[in-house]
Amino acid sequence: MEKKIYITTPLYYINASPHIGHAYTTIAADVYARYFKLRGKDVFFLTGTDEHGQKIEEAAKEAGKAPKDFADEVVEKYQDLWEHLKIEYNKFIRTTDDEHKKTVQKIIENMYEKGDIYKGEYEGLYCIPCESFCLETDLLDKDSKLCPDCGREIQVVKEESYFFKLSKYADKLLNHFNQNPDFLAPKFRASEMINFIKGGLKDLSISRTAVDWGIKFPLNNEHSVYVWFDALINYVSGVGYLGDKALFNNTWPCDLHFVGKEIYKFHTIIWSAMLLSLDLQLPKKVFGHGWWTFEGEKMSKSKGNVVDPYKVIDDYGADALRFFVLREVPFGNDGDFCMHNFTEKYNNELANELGNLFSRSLKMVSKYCNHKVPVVEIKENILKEKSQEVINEFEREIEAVHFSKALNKLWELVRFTNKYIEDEAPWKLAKDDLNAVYLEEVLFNILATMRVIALLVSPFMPESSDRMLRQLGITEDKHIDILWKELPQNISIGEISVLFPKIDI
Ligand code: ME8
Repeated sequence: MEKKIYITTPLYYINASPHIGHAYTTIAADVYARYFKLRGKDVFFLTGTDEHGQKIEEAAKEAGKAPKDFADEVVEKYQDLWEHLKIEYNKFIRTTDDEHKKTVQKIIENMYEKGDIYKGEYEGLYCIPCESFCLETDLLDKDSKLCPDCGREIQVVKEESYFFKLSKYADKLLNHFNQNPDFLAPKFRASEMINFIKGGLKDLSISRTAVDWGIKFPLNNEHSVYVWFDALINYVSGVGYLGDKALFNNTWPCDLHFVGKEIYKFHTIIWSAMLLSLDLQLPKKVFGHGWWTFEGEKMSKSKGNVVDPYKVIDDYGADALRFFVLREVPFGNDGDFCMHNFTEKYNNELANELGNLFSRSLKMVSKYCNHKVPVVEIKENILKEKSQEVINEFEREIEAVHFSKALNKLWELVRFTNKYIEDEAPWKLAKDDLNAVYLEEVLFNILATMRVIALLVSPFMPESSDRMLRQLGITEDKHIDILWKELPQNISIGEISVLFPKIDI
């Protein structure tokens, strides 16, 4: 059986409701997953929530709830948002799931038997918002004791702890990075990881005695598992590492872990070392994307400037949001979510270029061809040639996780088709009966290209793509491999309606 394409998002903390940042990673993973499905591949897409640890314990306490009850409420918000954003995941994992908890405990036992876990004492600094240990030497400001990653205050911790022998894997990790140049993506993130390892890896404290809300540490009931060690294991527990060997063998190694840049180290160094300890293959790629700010400022709950995805969905639709976040910024770079840019992109590229292409072409088919896809003899033509070129380049870009470049290519085809319409001017051809056959050929070429566009856009904008295909009279076409002759002839086109109503500025 052909291995499934296995794609993941981070497991999001449930201390607060999801915002545009969480939506971003999940949209990206969904687009990637839908693209492979369009190519006829079998995909497994895993997402979920990270529910243990001190941060959640404190947030639940503040809300006056037991941590699990608190988690149950916030999880619904995530699932509801994914539904609104048309995220087609295969499994939603929660770190409080029994199967996951058992897997974590089993894995720790195995690592202990292998000699990769030992008991010691952790004395040092801990950042609760990041749930991470940090070194005195990394501090931005030694007196105020602020976390080097998030800038918030850190705690001094001294407790008995079990340690994972992270240091043992330093050379193997460097070797792996060296021999697998596609593993660290985008490429500009590689040197920071390599330098971090070369700077000397310390063994990792993986249990806490001060934290109650966590998976019980299997070797000692007084300890709970460190929340990151717990959460990372989801990537194998979620695909049957313990209970469903067939699924596991058919998915692992993961093809792509999508993560934000701030948790890149956890995924490329700690998670990789854990996999080496378990004698499992490493994922094929870990992609660390950039961060969104809002109107120039870091999004923060206390400032009240987090972009509410529901507001954007209600006002402009899920597709417009999905499109904008991947179109606006090259995936990997940081970006600023600015409503002015959103409106401009929407009006120019969706309403004017793509929307107009559909409405003007379909109106001509309605008028000149009696609302039917004309019956023509298919000939070579420049639209067919351009479509094939764009399909090939689109595929290359999207497989390289270059979402905005893939969309650039696709818009090249949209603009090329609009130009073809201007050049061929069907409204002029229609004035002379001698041109009747040629007019139908031209309109067929346009419709066939519109089918290609509707299919290529479908990973990004699944609802709009369905509407486009319905307007073309196509009901059952979700496969891009066959090009021109797949547009059925002599079928009635669907009802013509505005795909992207223009936003008044
Ligand atoms: O870190 N811009 O969970 P988390 C872009 N539980 N992406 C953003 C973003 C922003 N402003 N804000 C959040 C955790 N994200 C751990 C992960 S994985 C085993 C455990 C996205 O709720 C981005 O993907 O803090 C980032 O890495 C993730 O949300 C952090 O989510």
